[in-house]
Amino acid sequence: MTGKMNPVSVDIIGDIALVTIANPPVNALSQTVRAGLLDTIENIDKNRSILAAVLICDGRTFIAGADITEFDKPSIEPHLPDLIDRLECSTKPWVAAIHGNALGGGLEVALGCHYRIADFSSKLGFPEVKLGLIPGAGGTVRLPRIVDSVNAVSLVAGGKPIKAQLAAEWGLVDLLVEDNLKRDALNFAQQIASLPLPEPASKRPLINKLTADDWEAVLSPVSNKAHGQIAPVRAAETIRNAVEKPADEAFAAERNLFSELKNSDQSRALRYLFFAEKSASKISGSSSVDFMPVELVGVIGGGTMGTGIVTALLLSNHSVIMIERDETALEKGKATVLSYLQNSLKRGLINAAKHARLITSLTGSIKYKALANADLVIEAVYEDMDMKLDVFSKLDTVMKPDAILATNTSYLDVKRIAASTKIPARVVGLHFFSPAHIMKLLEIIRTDSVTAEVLSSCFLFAKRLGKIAIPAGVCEGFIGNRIMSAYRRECEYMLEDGALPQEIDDAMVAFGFPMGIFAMQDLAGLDIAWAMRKRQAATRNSNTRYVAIADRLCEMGRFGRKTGSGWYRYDNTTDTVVEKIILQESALKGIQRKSISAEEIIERILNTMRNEGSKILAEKIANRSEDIDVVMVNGYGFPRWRGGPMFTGKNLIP
Ligand code: 3H9
Repeated sequence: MTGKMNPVSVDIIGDIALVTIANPPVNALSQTVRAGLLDTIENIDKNRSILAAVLICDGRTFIAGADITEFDKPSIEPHLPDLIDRLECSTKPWVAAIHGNALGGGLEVALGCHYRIADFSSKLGFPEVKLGLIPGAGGTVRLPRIVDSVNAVSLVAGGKPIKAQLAAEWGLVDLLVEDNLKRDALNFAQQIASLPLPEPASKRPLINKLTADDWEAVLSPVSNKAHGQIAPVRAAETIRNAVEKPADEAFAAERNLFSELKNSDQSRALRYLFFAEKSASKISGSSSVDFMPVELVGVIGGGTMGTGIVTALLLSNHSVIMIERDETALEKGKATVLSYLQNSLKRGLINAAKHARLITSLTGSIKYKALANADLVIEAVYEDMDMKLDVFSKLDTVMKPDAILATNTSYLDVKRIAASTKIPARVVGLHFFSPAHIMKLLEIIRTDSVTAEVLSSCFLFAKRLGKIAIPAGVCEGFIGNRIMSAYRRECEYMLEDGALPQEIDDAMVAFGFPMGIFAMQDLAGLDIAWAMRKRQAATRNSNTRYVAIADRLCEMGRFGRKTGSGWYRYDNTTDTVVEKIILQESALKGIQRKSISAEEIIERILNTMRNEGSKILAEKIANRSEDIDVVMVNGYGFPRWRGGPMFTGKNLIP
C-alpha cells in the first residue's frame, strides 16, 4: 500500500459488513482502491461474526471503471482480474449496491459480487470499446453466465451503458430500489446471508448457447458498424470465445487481448481524446470568475439551425422563446421542434411527463420585445453579415443590459458584429453544428472585447446542454470550418491534378471517415458555398489557385442530392458530366493529369489539415492542438480511433 489514505472503509452493522469506496471523483479502481479492497475481502473472510458484505460507493457514482490514468504506467499489484477472482471466491456473500454508473472494471467488480442491487437512476455498461479496449478483468467471461449471449455482445461491443431497469430485465441486477440504497442493500444482505452461498459467476452454466448461424447474425452487424475500429469486433469475438471455450482459457485469452489492445495505436488515440475532451472546457472556464445564470433563452430564426438549437435547449431544461419574421415561419419552426421532441419521446430519450413539460417551455413571437427578460439570445438567421447586423441592432434595443448576445455564425466576423452593438463585451459566438440537438460539438468564439464572465457562463451553459465546448478565436471559419475549407481546397486541387471525386471519397471512407468530402457536399447542398464564392469573387487574390469545377456544376443547377445531382448523380444512371468538366478544367490550366493513389490522397488531406492546424495554433485561434483534434473528430467525421489530424501527425498513423 502507498502512504495515501485508504479509500476503502468498513462499518460493521450487526452481522453485515458495509464496505465503502471513497475515491473521488468517480471511484476509479486505482491501485490504492484495489489494495484496500483486497485487504478487506481477506479480513471479512477471516471474521466469523460477519455473515455478508455490501459494497457501496461514496459520492456521485459506483465504480466507473479501472483508473485510465494508470494505463500508460507499469501495472502495480494487486491486478484487477486477480482481485475479482478473489472476490468471487469469498466465503461470504457480497452484494454490490450500485448508484450512478457501474462501468467497465466497476461492472466487473459487481459481477464478481454474488448479488447486484441498483437504484433506478443508475446505469451499467462496458464502455471499454470507446477507449479501444475490451473488458480486461473477466467481464467477457462472467457476463454471458449472467445474461443472454446476444445481450452480452450488445453491451460489450456496443459500449453503451444500459439503464438499471433493463439490466434487471436481463438478470444483471437482482433488485431495483427506489430511494435508500444503503438501507435496502443492508436489508437485502440480511435476507441472503442465511441462504447457501451462490456459485461464483464464472462457474455458472451459460445462459444460452448460439449456433454458428446465430453468431454470424450477431457478429456481422458489429463489423459493419466498426468502420475500421478494431475493439468492437474483438470484443464481440471475445464473448463468443468465452461462450465456446472453458472459462480458464477464456480468462487468459481476454487478459492477453486486453494488454495487446491497451498498447495499440487505436486505444492510445481514443484515450488521448477522452482526456482531451474532459479538459477542453476546464481550461477555458476559470473558477475565480462569476457566472451569469442562463435559464430563459431566445433563439432568432426557426430554420434548420434555429430549430435544432431550440430543441437542444428544451432537452436541457431551458425555457425558450423562438423569434421569427412572421406567424407562418414561426408556426413552421415550432412544428419542426415539436416533431424533434416527439422523436425523442419515441426513442425513449425522454418520458411522457418530460415531453409534456418541455412543450410548455417553448413560446414564440414575431416581436423582438418578447426577449426583454431573456438571459441569453442566440441568433441563427441566414449566413449574411447585413442580416445579422440588422438582428443585433434590434437586440440592442430590447435585451436587458446583462444578457448575453450570441451569434451562431459559422464563418463571419464576430468582432464586427460585437462592435456594431452598444455593449460589445456581452457579444460572443456560439457555433453549433447541425443537427444542433444531436451534434455534441460547440465552438465558443471569443472576441477581444468579451468579458471573462460571459465566456465562463457560456462554458457552463454548454455543459448543461451536454456539449463539448471548444474555445476559438475569430477568423474566417474559426477552427473546424477553416480546416475543412483548407482540405476541401486541397481535394479540389487533386481533382485538377488527376483524381476523380469517387477516388477521393473512397480513400476517405477507407481511412475511416463516414463519407467523403464530395458526397458530404452533395448532402449539404452546393448552393450556399457557391453564393459565398460569388460574394468573395471581387476581392479574391487573382494569384491564388482557384478551382472552378464546383461553380460549373452549380451553373448547371447541380446543387447536390436535393436537385438529384451534384458531384454525383442520384438516379442510378451513368454520369460522365462531372468527369468531363474536371478534364476540361485540368486542360484549361495545362495540368498534365496523373493518377493519385489512395495513400497519397490521405497524406495530402492530413498534411493540409495539420498545416492549417499549425497556423491556427500560431495565430492563437485555438488554445491547444488537442482542441483542434476534438473539433475535427466531433464535428467533421474525422475517425475518432485515429485521434485527430494533429495526433496522427505526432504519432505517425497511418
Ligand atoms: C476499464 O475499466 C478496463 C477494465 O475492463 C479492465 C482493467 C484491467 N479513470 O466525465 P467526468 C475522471 S476501462 C480515471 O467529467 P461525469 C475524468 O477524467 C474504463 N479518471 O464526470 C474527470 O477528471 P477531471 C472504463 C476518470 O460525471 C473526472 O473523472 N470506464 C475515469 O460527467 C470526472 O469525469 C470508462 O470508460 C476513469 N475511469 O461522468 C468510464 N473516469 O475532473 C469513463 C472519469 O480531472 N468515464 N475520470 O477532468 C466516464 O464515462 C465518465 O467520467 C462518467 C462520469 C460517466 C463516469
